[in-house]
Amino acid sequence: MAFIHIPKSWQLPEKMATPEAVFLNRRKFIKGFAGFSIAGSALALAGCQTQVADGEEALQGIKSLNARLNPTFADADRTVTNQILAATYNNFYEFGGSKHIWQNAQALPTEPWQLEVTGLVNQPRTYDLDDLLSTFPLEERVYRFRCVEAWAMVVPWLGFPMNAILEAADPTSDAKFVQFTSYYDPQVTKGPTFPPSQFLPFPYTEGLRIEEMANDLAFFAVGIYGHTLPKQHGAPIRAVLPWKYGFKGAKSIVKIEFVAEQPATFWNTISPGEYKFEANVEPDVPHPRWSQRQERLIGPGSQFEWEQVPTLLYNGYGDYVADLYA
Ligand SMILES: Nc1nc2c(c(=O)[nH]1)N[C@H]1C(S)=C(S)[C@@H](COP(=O)(O)O)O[C@H]1N2
Ligand SMILES: [Mo]
Repeated sequence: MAFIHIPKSWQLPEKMATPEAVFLNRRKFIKGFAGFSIAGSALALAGCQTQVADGEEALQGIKSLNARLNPTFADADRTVTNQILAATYNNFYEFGGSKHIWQNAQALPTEPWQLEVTGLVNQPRTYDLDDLLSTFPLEERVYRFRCVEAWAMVVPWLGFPMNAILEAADPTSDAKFVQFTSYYDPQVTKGPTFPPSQFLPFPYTEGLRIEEMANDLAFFAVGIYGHTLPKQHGAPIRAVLPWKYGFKGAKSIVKIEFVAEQPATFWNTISPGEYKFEANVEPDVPHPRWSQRQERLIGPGSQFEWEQVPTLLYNGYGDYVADLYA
């Protein structure tokens, strides 16, 4: 089994929590995913086996990207997640309701791409991908990532601070919030089998207060692990907000709109009691259906085999963001 070689220290086998040999061992890998499927949907079983048969498949379409490593975020005090595992365990409801949507997501058309920056701004602009890459210098940041479902990972993103777009757009004094809208075309983004898409508030939207968008940590990612984003991670550009639950990080963004009122967002519209607009990582505030005190780090095997660690307030990024919520 050949692997794409990207010479980054955190991808070397000896730096991995689990030696590469373990997840590359096909039998072990399939066994793990089979366990998963029994816990979830038995129907997904056959698909799961083929999807993990060749890790390279999950990285199809990527191109290498150059970025300077931001020394402040050079490591996240945790071992970086194996990139094949991260690329085969995703949430992307446009392509299905399970974690195994990476094959469906290959249908996302990313070239050409247009990102519209609009709303209450003095400098509205529509960027194509080349414009974005040539306008905003890329940097690399290793961030912890915490999903509201209590799984977590650590990944090196490539991108630029959201503040760069904020400054370029020059919002008017009426702009208090920003709304991100993800790509949506019912012919392509077919959604989950259940509930069917027409009962869900697509397109996926997310939002922030302007001060949150201006925070140092708020990031637009155009890459991961030294290359462009695989489609299932939200190519070609997605939001990354490491102190908030993962659902705040809208994928495959087509529109950034500055607005006066708090915008509607996908999960908050579906279930406002479970998914708050603010959605900061707060271990002491349980989800109505589970505790948020612990999280499981994506690893090989079934989720029940993954290492559990305590969840930290603001996902450990309080030094950067606590002021926003004082
Ligand atoms: N457009 C869109 N963005 C999305 C989602 C989604 O379903 N659609 N899922 C969110 C959730 S719940 C999480 S945890 C992260 C998962 O990102 P990853 O698959 O790259 O790990 O994407 C977020 N962004
Ligand atoms: Mo999530």
